[in-house]
Amino acid sequence: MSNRQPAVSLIGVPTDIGAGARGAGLGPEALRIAGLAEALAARGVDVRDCGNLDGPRNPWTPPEQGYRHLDEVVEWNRVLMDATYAELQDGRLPIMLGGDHCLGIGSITAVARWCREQGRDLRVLWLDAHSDFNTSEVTPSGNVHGMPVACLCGLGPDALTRLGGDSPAICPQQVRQIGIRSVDQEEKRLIKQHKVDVYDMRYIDEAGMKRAVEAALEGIDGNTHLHVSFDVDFLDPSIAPGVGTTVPGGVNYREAQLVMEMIADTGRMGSLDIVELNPLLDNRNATAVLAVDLVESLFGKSTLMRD
Ligand code: 4U7
Ligand code: MN
Ligand code: MN
Ligand code: MN
Repeated sequence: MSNRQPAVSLIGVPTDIGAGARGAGLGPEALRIAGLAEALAARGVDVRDCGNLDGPRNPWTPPEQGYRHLDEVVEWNRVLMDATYAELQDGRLPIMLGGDHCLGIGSITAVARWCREQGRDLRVLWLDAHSDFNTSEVTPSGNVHGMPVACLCGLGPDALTRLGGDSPAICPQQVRQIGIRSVDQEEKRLIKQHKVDVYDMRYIDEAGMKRAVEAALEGIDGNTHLHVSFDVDFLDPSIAPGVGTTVPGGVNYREAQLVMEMIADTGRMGSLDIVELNPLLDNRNATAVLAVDLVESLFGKSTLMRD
């Protein structure tokens, strides 16, 4: 265990504004109750809990022009972008406690701006069952939590693609996706067109998780800022039932630990989203407890003999 741990800031983002099921807004509290701050502190991490951000309530209305709750999604992401940027400026590693995955737009837009200013290279690791690359033209649901990667790459409404300025926050070549097993038909076309690097479950079955993570981390160096966007539905529903959009055939416990340990070994993680945890669908907070366990591994805890 390296004793030089970055200082961490927990930012609660209690919203389900971009989701298709209610309840992800309770995620931040479930993660706190599962002992996230205490687990990090026990590893020698300096933890600041910034509390929860505030944003518009969920009006729970149907999609309009391909987006559900677009104005509210924009407002939440503006607030989060500012909070994330402030913690980065303060030299801290922000951990976003979601909240649904639309919040990746605000967090990563802030991270991208900060990296630009610091001359750092940004790599985004997207751990998810879904590619989250839909647009208003092709989305089957209108839910913006299925669109954040596309928005960050410049495909989407101006209000989201220009959150951080005139050019898109990132380009598709900065993204690596792992655990993917549910991509909508037109979304798949977009993923291919924009050449997003996807390590799907078939790849993991055939080559193994170790190879997938090695490939996803290839090319990073001492100047890389690694942003990890951890959608809890990345995990198999048998171990992580507390999510709104379960997809069978997901990542198992050992594979998940390995991903987190290999990320920790790089020493390059500079920011983290934990999203889509829905305590209303969980089994006595077991999914939150598992998420905390995996975050400990991201901060260097090994289940094997290396501790
Ligand atoms: B999550 C979906 F149609 N693709 O767009 C959509 F299957 O952040 C699901 O990864 C999106 O949990 C899931 O609504 C978004 C659907
Ligand atoms: Mn997902
Ligand atoms: Mn997602
Ligand atoms: Mn989901």
